[in-house]
Amino acid sequence: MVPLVLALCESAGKPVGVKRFCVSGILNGRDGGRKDLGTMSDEEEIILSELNDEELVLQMHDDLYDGLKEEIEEGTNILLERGWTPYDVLTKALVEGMRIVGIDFRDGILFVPEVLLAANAMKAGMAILRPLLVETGAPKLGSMVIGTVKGDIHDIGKNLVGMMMEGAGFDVIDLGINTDVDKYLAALEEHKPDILGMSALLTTTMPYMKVVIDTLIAQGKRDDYIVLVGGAPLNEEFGKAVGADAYCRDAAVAVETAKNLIARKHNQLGARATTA
Ligand code: B12
Repeated sequence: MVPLVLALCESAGKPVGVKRFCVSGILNGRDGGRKDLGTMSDEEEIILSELNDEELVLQMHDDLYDGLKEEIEEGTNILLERGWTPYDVLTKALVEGMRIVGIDFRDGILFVPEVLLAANAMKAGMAILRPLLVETGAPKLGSMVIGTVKGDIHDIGKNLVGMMMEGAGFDVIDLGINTDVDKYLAALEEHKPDILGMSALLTTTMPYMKVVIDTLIAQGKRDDYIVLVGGAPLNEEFGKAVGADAYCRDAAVAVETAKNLIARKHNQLGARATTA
């Protein structure tokens, strides 16, 4: 379906930021909650910069769904120029768009190639936002090693957590995807971070977090790090069961949790030093 849709749009020979409305027109009505700009005909051209904020965000959800990287870049820039905070662009336009993609992927309407295109488009938007989120001039709070666990190649959420943590003042060492226990341990040894972060998006890969934590315990190193875990299929109960310090449902919660746990650790160290 989507390749046909893309072909139709491409045949319109549009410059970036001007697209035919064929995509929504064709896909609308059988989706997992996708909205449409409604009043436009299938043949009407859309100039992104002429849409109001609400329409533009809806259009970006559509464009992300259709994997239109350049349109996502264009939309991201327009929202920023209109004074949107990078965080709002990220959550309201990009993350929400990916949530919709996730629903149709789950329901068998979208398949891996289309989701890959959507992920590429999302990453293009994130690349624009990254420097804005990262360079906040926040004082250094600590450091974090983060990676997606072995067997898992999902990295959008992990990247987002890394960006937000950097923006909050943490140094972030990103180990990438498909990270095995040896790689985690080597990075912990080398960088001696305050926090270890692990991401998993598959029910089949999330148990690997316990492998890493159990290895830390076996080596007597577990208490050297704050361990944060996250990813769509996880929950608080799972975080506790594998022995993490906290499960975080999103990047904003990750930042707050990291700040709290770092402060608590410093307080404990301070108290120990006073009583010694
Ligand atoms: C994009 C995507 C892909 C892309 C990934 C591209 C990429 N570069 O990441 C591609 C197409 C490659 C892909 C492949 C597959 N996918 Co996929 N994918 C998705 C999708 C649609 C979106 C994930 C995403 O990026 N979400 C957006 C981000 C922002 O959200 P997030 O990842 O949850 O991250 C946030 C929080 O979870 C948290 N967080 C995340 N990590 C961390 C880490 C720490 C330390 C902390 C504190 C917090 C935290 O903060 C993040 C930011 O707010 C999900 C659907 C879903 N509902 O999640 C399916 C999904 C995860 N995929 C799924 C499946 C089945 C697969 C495949 C097996 C499909 C296949 N047949 O090949 C393969 C697996 C390949 C592999 N070995 O890993 C299933 C998993 C089902 C399950 N229960 O296990 C899902 C749920 C879709 C579905 N069926 O419903 N996928």
